[in-house]
Amino acid sequence: MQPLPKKKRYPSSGEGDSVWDMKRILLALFCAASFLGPMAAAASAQVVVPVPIPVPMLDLVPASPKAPWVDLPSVQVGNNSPWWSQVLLYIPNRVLDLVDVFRVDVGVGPSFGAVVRVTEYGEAGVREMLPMSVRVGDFGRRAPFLLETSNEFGIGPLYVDSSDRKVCPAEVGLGADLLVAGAYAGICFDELLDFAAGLIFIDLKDDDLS
Ligand SMILES: [Ca+2]
Repeated sequence: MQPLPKKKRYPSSGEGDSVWDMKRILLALFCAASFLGPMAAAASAQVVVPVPIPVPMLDLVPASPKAPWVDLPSVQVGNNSPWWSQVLLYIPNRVLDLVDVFRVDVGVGPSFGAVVRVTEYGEAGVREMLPMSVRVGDFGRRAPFLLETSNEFGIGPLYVDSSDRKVCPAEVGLGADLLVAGAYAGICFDELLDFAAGLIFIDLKDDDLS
């Protein structure tokens, strides 16, 4: 009896394994290419799809039809105001003019020195804040108090005024600070003249309300 032929088998080693492995690799590459190819194409297709760019928010807000802000005109229009306005504000303006005449204040706080004023060009003295003095009083038509921290010193036209105070052109006054407290008293003669003229409706300083 003839023996049955042996079933053909791939060799278990040698060149046959390399061929089998190569076929499996090629099959895997084919499958991968078949699967990833369409995905890559879809991805590339998404890249070329134009994405709308958001318009800046400012461009979405319509511009106001109103004119931009500008400096408001002063309410002190002086002689251009109507007569009835001057009559209605006569008393308040005279009070303000009178308040402008005096420069009187007292203060507490470490400060030292003294000053004499005979107009804004005739000042002399030294006042030093160490470092400040709390003052209350009449500073003209300004707040009736201030925290004085600025020094003043010198003589004549070279006198350096305190930046916290407003000295009148024709102010005459005298002040002193003695370490723990101080005081100042003065009269603005230019404001006194304005007050007197205001009694007959003449506003020399052009500072009346209207
Ligand atoms: Ca006035």
